[in-house]
Amino acid sequence: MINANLPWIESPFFEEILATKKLTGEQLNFVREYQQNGFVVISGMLSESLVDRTRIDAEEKAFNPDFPIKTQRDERRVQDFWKVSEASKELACHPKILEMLSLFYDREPIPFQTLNFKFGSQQRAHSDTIHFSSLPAKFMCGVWVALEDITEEKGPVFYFPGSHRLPEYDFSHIKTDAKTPSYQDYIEYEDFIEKIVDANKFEKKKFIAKKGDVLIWSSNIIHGGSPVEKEGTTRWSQVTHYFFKDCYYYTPMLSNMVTKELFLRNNLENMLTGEKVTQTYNGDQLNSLPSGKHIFTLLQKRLRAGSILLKMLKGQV
Ligand SMILES: O=C(O)CCC(=O)C(=O)O
Ligand SMILES: [Fe+2]
Repeated sequence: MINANLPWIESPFFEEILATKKLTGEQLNFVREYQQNGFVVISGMLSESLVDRTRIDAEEKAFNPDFPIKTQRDERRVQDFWKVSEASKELACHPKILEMLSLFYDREPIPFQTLNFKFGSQQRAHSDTIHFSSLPAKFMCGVWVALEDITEEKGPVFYFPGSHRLPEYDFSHIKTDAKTPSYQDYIEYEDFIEKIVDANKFEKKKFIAKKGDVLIWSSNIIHGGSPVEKEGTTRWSQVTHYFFKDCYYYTPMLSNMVTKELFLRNNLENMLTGEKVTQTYNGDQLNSLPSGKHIFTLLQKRLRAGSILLKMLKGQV
């Protein structure tokens, strides 16, 4: 069945594909919501003890400067805490979360990064595709878990339902000079996304979550962290980012999207297996091209081969 080389849930042929699936009533509701809005909220999926263990572990280790952690950390946010915390890893690899993601994407999920927050991120609106993208597109999502009740004053996550259907914006839409962008340019991206949100008049939603609530967002939905209204109030939470099997994984932020010189993410680790993630496309391993950055030539070759085959089939060659 044609699915436009996208996750089925993002496919223009969603209804047709849906009709071939046997889903429970509950699954159907989640699938429809995710397809329509670009996110779902799930309550009661996680045990309170796992949620508490993760928060306590974060308090005692991630945000304890005396506890040694090699990954990136500051007083608000710790990256890849799953590497030192069993609870954090258990949460990221929770079978019920994986089951839901497999339903949405029809591929094996690969949890590859956690972010633990003690305080609100106050991050400006963005879509995760600028950091994490895949070929084929959109095989990525985020799962945000509230490790305590989240109120307005704590700086809840915000998001814009339906914004996942926008184009996947990157620097090629923002500036026309072909140089590869850097993180210094990121503020221009954030300004641009704010303008896009205004131009589209999206409704802003805040995730006023109960402890243990789970928010799953699709790769391209615009989201961020609201300002912390009461300084010093905590916002204990964990986000996990997932890719899916059999893709190339890259960072548009550090790629030249005009010339398709892609900055590939070659060092991803699958939390489920502890193994390095292999980049494949339709089962084929990525050829080692110069500097591991350029895959365009490979894709061009494939496209050319594809069009020759098509011509042969049509009897034109
Ligand atoms: O937790 C937040 O406030 C936002 C985090 C976020 O944008 C992300 O992890 O992708
Ligand atoms: Fe994000």
